Amino acid sequence: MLIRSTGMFIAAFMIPSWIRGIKSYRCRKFSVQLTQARKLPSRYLGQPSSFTHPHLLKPGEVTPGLSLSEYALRRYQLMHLIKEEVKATGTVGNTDHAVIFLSNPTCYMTNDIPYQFHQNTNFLYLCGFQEPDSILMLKTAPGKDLPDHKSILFVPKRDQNRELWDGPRSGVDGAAALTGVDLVYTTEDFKLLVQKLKDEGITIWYDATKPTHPQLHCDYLKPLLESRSQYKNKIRAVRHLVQNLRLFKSEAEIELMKNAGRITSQAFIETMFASRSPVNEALLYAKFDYECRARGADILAYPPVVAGGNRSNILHYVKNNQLIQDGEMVLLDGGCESFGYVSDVTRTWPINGRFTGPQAEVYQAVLDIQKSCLSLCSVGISLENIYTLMLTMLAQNLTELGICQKKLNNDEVFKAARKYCPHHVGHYLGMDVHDTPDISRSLSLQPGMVITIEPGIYIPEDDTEAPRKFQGVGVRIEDDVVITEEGPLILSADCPKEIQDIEGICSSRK
Ligand SMILES: *[C@@H]1O[C@H](CO)[C@@H](O)[C@H](O)[C@H]1NC(C)=O
Ligand SMILES: *[C@@H]1O[C@H](CO)[C@@H](O)[C@H](O)[C@H]1NC(C)=O
Ligand SMILES: [Mn+2]
Repeated sequence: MLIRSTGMFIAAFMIPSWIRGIKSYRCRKFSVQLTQARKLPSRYLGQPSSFTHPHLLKPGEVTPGLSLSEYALRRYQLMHLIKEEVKATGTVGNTDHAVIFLSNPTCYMTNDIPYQFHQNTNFLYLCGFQEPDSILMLKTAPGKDLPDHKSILFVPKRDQNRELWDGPRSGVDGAAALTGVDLVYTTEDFKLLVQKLKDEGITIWYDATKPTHPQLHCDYLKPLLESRSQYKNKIRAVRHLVQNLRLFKSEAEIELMKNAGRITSQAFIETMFASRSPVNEALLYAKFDYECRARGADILAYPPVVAGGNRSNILHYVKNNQLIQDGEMVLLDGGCESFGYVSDVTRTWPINGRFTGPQAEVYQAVLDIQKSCLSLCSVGISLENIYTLMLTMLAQNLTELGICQKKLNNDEVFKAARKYCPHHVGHYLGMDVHDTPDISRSLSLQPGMVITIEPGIYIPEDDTEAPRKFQGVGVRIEDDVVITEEGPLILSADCPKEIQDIEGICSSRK
């Protein structure tokens, strides 16, 4: 089956418009014109296509759920942001621009043994191409103004010998048909371009700090950057602009994140069913991983925390190799990646299915706070605001529980709240777990943003300031939330968290 010939089509979207430091939220209408889709080759490419994997992709999609026009629109929006930034900061001389993103390289576990390849998310966001050693360049058309541009991919060339080992590559024709970019060359061809770009003295938008592909950076980009003294102020950072785009999820992206949230919720329920005592943390880790991937997830989004008993007080505990004993709780912080989008969920439950009195007291306090924080997730508030309110509620509940003494003054009780919950209330979520990391948490939340809400209370076993009955108890509850005009949309809503629901699941376990 071949891709339907769609002719010229126009994708019109409402997108937020802003310049750096996002102050107000306005909408502006854009449309993107795509040239006729090319015919997909009738062979395996370096990634699923609607020809080889019709169960995953519809014709006209680059990656599952995301169309050629959506990718084209992202590139167009980026060039629009560049235009805004140029307008705001001024420019001299040549007014042509080239934006460059490198893919990730293949990483090796040991000699010749590759890890599963994972694409750089900014690169993936802008073109959907899933092979290593590739370059994306968005270049203004001579004589035309931003945001007009040509999108150009440089991809690994077909190589029978390498493909025997690593599997098929898309090649120039496959990449062109799949992604719908304007032009495709081989990665080596980029070398020929370096001198030309130098000679033209155009503005290069490229993130030279922490390059995603050190080898391509050294071979191709460094020579370009070193000419900086000759062409002053011609290299500019671009990462923050992509993050500004990625911050707002489209409808198609929300659908993909709903799917990741559903898979994860189901995997949690199955893992709760499988809990008993004593059990090795490794078994619950494997169970969670299995249940995610059995439901179509590509990979876990990060090494999960599976922490029994007092180990739940180690925030990034990932050893997951100890026995969980009767009477202890387990904290599982896990999420999956499905078609490029991730979930990030935490639940804490008693391994034998029954909360003890003190466990239930701490758990209920965290749950009350988490639900209050979730109800705050609406347009206009910021993650920083929610964090402050979380600390206020924590302070109150810690005092009620007798973990903080009543005589503490306001400053002291806030300090105690920070001690018992040393991390933030949440972060942005999307293609990465800690998505758009350079975006301030003081920013007002707007429709289309996705965040996590994850308060916790951690009382290490050796904290003798807390009442004895609470020592060793650590609880975190985390959900993923889309901000909408109608209020919070919880992506992990299917994952049980009420005490009676959790006890119900655990008592009906297989
Ligand atoms: C409990 O965990 C904390 C770290 O969160 C650690 O400092 C402490 O030594 C542990 N206590 C015991 C008795 O294992
Ligand atoms: C936490 O504090 C709030 C506000 O004071 C209160 O309504 C709630 O019952 C407390 N929860 C627990 C478990 O103490
Ligand atoms: Mn998180």
